[in-house]
Amino acid sequence: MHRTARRTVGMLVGALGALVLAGSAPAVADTDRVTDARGDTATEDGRNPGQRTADILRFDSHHGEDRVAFRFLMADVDPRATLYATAVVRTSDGRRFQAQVGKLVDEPRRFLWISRGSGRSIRCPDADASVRPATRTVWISVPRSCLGEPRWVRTGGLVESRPPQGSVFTDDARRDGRVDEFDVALGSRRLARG
Ligand SMILES: [Ca+2]
Repeated sequence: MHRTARRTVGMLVGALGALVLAGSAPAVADTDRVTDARGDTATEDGRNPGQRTADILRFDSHHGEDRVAFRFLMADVDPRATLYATAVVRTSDGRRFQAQVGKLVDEPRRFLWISRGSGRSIRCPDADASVRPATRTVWISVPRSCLGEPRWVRTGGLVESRPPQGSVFTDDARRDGRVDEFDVALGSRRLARG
């Protein structure tokens, strides 16, 4: 083979090798899904098997290329109840964050707070959330840049809701009938960005 042709082939093989390498380590997102017990909301008086407000049935966490996103599937999202859903994140560098979406009674606008473990709010204008009674879902999405670009995250979820004439009911996505809002249970899985 002519030297120039051989060099061209060598360059092509090198480029292909780089492509294969790039292809072998794609930015794969990681997802965790936890199914929570039905009828396990808690009040100060104990468990409330018949209470659907605040009852988490499923909690999905997703660590994507640019964002960490959460989805709560609820037994019910009552538009006449106040609702606060909190996603807790522990990052690979040991930091802790909370992303909380809140909705008041018959108030279409939702509020979204992102805060550090200390409770101090942080600015994260591209974070987003929605509360959707029709599909019984609550959704929160936080850019990775607001979480310090973590390599991996561990996550937890908590919902608190107060019906029109009722107590405050709470549910931890990873606990059955026992809730401590200051100690939300984190999953053991480390969700890597990939
Ligand atoms: Ca539940």
